Amino acid sequence: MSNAAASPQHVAVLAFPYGTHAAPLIAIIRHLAHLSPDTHFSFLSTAASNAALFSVKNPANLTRRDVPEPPADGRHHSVVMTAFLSTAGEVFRKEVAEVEVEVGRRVTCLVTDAFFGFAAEMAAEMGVGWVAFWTAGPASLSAHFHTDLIREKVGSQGLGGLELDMLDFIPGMSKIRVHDIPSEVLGDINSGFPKALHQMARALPKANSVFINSFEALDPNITSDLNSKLHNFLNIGPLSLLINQPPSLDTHECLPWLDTQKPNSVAYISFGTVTAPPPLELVAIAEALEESQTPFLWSLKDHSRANLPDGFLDRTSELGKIVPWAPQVDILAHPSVGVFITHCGWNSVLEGVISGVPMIGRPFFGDQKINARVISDVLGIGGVIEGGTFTKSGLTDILEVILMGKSGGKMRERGEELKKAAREAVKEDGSSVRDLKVLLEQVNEVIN
Ligand code: U2F
Repeated sequence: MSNAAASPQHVAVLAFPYGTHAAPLIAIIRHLAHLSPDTHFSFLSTAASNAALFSVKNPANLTRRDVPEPPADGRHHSVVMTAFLSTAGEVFRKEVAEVEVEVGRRVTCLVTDAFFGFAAEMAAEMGVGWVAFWTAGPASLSAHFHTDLIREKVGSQGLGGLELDMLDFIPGMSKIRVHDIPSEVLGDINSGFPKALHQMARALPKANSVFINSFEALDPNITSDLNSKLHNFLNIGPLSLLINQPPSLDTHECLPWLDTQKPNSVAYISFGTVTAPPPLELVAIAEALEESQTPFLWSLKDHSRANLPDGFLDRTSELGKIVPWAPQVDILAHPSVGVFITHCGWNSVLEGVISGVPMIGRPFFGDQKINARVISDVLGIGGVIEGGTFTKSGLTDILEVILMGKSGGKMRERGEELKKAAREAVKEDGSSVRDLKVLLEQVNEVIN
């Protein structure tokens, strides 16, 4: 293979194929591919993940390569994800070598999901740059990045009564509590997912850039802290405002239904792509909606419908609508939506932010608790479900506060400010456009 400096650029993109990780990554890569027509981008993910991502038209200089995935064998998705991560270093090294031959160009840069801490070594072996994408928010990145410091201050043997202590020893994290930290940061970090995330935390300072789907004004203190500790920390979001994305289909006619509802009246409910609340909580949500007569639009997988209370669907056919998948970004932007009930996955949180819609968080795992705290205590645009799980009375109360009460009004005002700030960031002279230019330079840079 010829010398990298003499050959045209070839960027190998290594995706984490689970949850909503690969979708925002390909959105940004597609955009970079349009902006750099002479650079080839090879997108490496599993066949199932690539099938979805390549179902839309992609530029000719962006091609897919399917990598093997561990068999599901009926195992829980978290077990399959861990199995994928544990062999990813070996698998991707082999696949990247093969894709170089297939494309006929040496790889000149690795862009990877930040989960792949092994990429620091891999890039060094190949003599190329490493650019990492953290697919969640700035606060969870900061928590992982500071794993060693947090363990030193808080200890690693359980929370020991420190649950409510604040992380005020980390810039920008003074309102985050020990209890909100992703479980992988504390406890045993010697195996599985926690080990991979710890490896990532130690590797990130070696990355040429770490980029994130967020905007600087959302969390300026965390941005400046991470900027001082990483080579380049780039906020290139909100992606759904910054770059053109393929339009989402409204197969179940959610938007015409929303047109028939009053402004700020509807509760939109979705728990993302991985999580489903347990049956008892689904019942509590249904009962709260029915009792409070809150109009609702609920993205709920078909198999979960069986867990709704008897007769609920018939009794609420005029009040609400349940669909297996909804065009979420367009829904949140609709004036009828008054509140977003969410698991606090990062993409959902950011989509809520750019729409200015108050949120009710019911976090489940990973970064979600921290995101919920950011929504309620840092940004002031929502609340967290009391006691951590849905109850009929807990949800009824918070729905009333947000849809009818004064604090709901304040959340909407604050939401409007953030909505504006997000749009400032993606203007020609905005901070995300500036950071995107740096990202473009970085992926096209030839190190050796
Ligand atoms: C994992 O997140 P999830 O995939 O569970 O959730 P989100 O990050 O919120 O992303 C869900 C996306 O799916 C879209 C929605 C979001 O872009 O607009 N969607 C939709 O369009 N229609 C629907 O009916 C339902 C969803 C993980 F679980 C989280 O903790 C992480 O924060 C996240 C990112 O790393 O990945």
